[in-house]
Amino acid sequence: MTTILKLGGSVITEKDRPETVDHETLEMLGATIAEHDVADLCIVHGGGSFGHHHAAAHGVSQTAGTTDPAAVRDITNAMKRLNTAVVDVLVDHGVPGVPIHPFSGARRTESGELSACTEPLEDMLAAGFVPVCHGDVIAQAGVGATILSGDEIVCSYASALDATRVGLCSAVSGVLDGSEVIPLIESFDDVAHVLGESEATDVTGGMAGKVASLLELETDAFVFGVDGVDGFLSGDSPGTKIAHDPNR
Ligand code: IP8
Repeated sequence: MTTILKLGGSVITEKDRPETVDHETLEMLGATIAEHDVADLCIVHGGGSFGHHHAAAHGVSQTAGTTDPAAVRDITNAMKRLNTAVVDVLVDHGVPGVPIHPFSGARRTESGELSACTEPLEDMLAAGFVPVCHGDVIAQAGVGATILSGDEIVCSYASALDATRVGLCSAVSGVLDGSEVIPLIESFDDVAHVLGESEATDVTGGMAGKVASLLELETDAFVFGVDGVDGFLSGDSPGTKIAHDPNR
């Protein structure tokens, strides 16, 4: 009964101010997560103004790799700082959060697939911890280090752990058509025309990439805003439901 909750980088940071945590929102999320005390909860967070600014400065993306160790250190160390801020808030609220840093425990295969070592994660969950992982850089033979998005981690963990609940807390209340939340998405083609680019510096593709990867999951996923976290952790269906297609 694993639940995966992703906290979007633009939710927990001020995305246009480099390395700035949105403390108020993070505190509020920490309190909500603590209140629900969900068993087998795994948290993933995005890069926000920590990862994306360094990635853009070094010209690194999900496909453009770097072999410059300084670029790798800049990006991964910034993400570790954000991860520490997230874990600290969770722990302050009594949630047994522990960090996971993907650069040292995941790789991209030559065909570009993410291969993450999930045994430690399973042991952390079995021991009662709440693992907190994050978007990062990741090494790929022949390419160097590319960006690994939190969404890719969510999808990889969801399959590896057979997750029963997958939720992405984003800066908006769901996948939007204009100002309206789309309640249900069953295919990418149905919504391709409304999926725009994200506004601030974001090297991993915004909402379109999110929807495309969530449609591949073996379970339904939900995209919602900060006010949807409470409902998601209670077992409700806030925001947009990205439906699993049993015929896929
Ligand atoms: O914000 C990106 O993760 P995302 C992580 O989930 C970095 O796309 C390092 C830019």
